[in-house]
Amino acid sequence: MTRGEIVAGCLAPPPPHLVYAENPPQNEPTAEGGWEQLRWGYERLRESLSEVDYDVIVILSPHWQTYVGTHFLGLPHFKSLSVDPIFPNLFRYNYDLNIDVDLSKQICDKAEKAGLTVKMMNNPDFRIDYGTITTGHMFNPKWDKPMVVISSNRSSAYYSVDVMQEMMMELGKATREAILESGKKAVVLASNSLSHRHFTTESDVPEDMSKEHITSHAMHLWDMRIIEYMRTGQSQRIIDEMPEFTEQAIAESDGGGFSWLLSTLKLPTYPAILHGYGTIIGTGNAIVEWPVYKYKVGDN
Ligand code: 2X7
Repeated sequence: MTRGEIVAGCLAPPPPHLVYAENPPQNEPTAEGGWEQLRWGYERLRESLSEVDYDVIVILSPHWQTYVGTHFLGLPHFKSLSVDPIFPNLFRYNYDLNIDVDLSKQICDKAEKAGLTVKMMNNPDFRIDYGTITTGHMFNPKWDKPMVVISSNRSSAYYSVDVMQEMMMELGKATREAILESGKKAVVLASNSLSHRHFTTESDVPEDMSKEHITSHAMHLWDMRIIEYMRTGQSQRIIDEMPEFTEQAIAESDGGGFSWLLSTLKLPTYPAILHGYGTIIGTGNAIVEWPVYKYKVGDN
């Protein structure tokens, strides 16, 4: 069998505001637009990958929180309504998605062999979290590729960011090995914002862009620092500074997706492409692509 490969990795932020502002038929609320910088960023990401061939999308979602171990969606098909618990006014989305159960199981088994606590999620009535849906929709609005969806075990909350990072680096390696052995071509997505300090109130018109800005200068500085590292191929520095970044910027890297992503890509030293940056209710969001397909190095 030919070896599989990871063709690209992306930071693909999940704020439901992006889906709300797009007005797709699946979402019940309607908007007058908003957050265009980021929505154009997602457009550029889709365009950038439009000629790249791949079989499956693998997402780690901080919004699917499983406090005992890492879980994997384990049935071929999920269809229902996903409602954001914080922003039900923006996100009530009728989803219909397909899972690559074979690859999910292969990653789950590899992770178990590496000593991680894992579980296949086989409840047919399970509601998919809004983070998976938002990243899934913004990355591939046609929903025409099967997915692997991985939960966040929140180990940063009950241990520390260092413990979380160690576990997520292992999970990243297991994910990578399973993809290579599967013979499939995959895109890997970390569904997270950067700095993650929300405003405590929402404006009357959520899409009123005159009210949108970063929560604080400190958050801006952290976001720019991490973006600079991504654009200059300094993944190891991101990993080294992850504990400070996560704690001081209250970053959504606490869910493990960012560390996992860099590990699946073997800590890239080539430059990532920044497709867009913008704030959403005060949080910092970057849409970033590591174009592995351009830098065929070793066992991609
Ligand atoms: O999931 C999110 C997020 N990351 C940032 C802002 C607002 C809502 O949800």
